[in-house]
Amino acid sequence: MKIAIIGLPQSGKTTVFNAAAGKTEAVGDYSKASHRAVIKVPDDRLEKLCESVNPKKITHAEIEYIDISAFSGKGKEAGATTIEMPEDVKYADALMVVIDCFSPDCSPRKHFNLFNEEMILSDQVIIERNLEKKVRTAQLTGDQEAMHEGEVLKSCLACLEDGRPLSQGGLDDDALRAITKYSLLSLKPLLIVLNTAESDIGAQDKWLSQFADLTIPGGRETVALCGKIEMELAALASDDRAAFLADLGIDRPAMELLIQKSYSLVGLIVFFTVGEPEGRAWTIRKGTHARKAAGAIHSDIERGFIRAEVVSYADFEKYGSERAAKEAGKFRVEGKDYIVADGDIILFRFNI
Ligand SMILES: Nc1nc2c(ncn2[C@@H]2O[C@H](COP(=O)(O)OP(=O)(O)O)[C@@H](O)[C@H]2O)c(=O)[nH]1
Ligand SMILES: [Mg+2]
Repeated sequence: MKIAIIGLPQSGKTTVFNAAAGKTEAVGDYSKASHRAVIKVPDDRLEKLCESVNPKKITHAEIEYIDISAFSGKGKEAGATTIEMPEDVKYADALMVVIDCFSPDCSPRKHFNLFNEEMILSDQVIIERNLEKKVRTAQLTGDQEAMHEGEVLKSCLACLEDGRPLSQGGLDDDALRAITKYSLLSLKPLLIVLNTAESDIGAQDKWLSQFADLTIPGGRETVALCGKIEMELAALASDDRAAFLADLGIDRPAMELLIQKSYSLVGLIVFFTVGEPEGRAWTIRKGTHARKAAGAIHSDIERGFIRAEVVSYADFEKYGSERAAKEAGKFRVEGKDYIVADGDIILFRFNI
């Protein structure tokens, strides 16, 4: 999964990237250099599951973050003809926009609006470029699909012209399918990162409340953190980090929450497999059936699927071990249509 970190110049994108990836790329420069890193999704559950089994290898789920300069900060004035998004932004699974809430003269909502305008403008350009063509094809050929797509594009354009992102356009599954090929930005899940000053740690609600109306469950989420502190935390050894966190009066780096939220925002969950060679988190889309989930491990397991033996994470935690949970009867045999839940511990039985 790929997440593009975007935002206006000097909002703290590279700082947040460094914090998430444990990197030391130069901050405060205007070079527009982009950076990328694949990072592990922190998951205490996987660590706990592996404690008693002590597998040779522990494999976390992964996310790729790309720090990229894609926006001018001019909003609508950027001009329709100049908007051209880099491929990394177009093909990202989700966007993370970093907003400056730390500068003395910052105006986060205005800053967000500029970004929003540019995003809408970029989508508008793509749709205008394709709409006329589509409608003409539909008229010439009477092709039903082209006609439907033309209608969808028209309603998207109306939404954008109204200043609203397409994620608020009320598009149904059919409509979404018709336009996925355009990789429209304002349809992508969006994580709004409010990058606050060091002095605001513990008082970030005042920033969050300014953005409360922008949250859409499953579509847009807001997180407040201090990028500068998070970057310092990420650079420390774990003992020093614990001491620094205690000084700050917080339990864990905000970065962990940020990474987990970016994961759930895209509708991804994990299930676990635990054995002596490896304890591992496997990524699937929410709503995936057991048989398909088995395919995340290997296509042979999907093909030869017999059943899934499942212990929920809650039962593992309650009984203290997978074995104890099984002995207490908290172990289910599920068929191919079982919908896997986040945190399920699964043993697949298969036959090839
Ligand atoms: N005080 C403070 N400064 C920050 C914070 N995050 C970033 N900065 C500063 O803002 C400037 C721009 O940061 P950078 O990450 O390079 O922004 P980018 O242009 O969006 O990549 C740098 O001088 C950073 O040190 C923060 O949380 N607090
Ligand atoms: Mg930068």
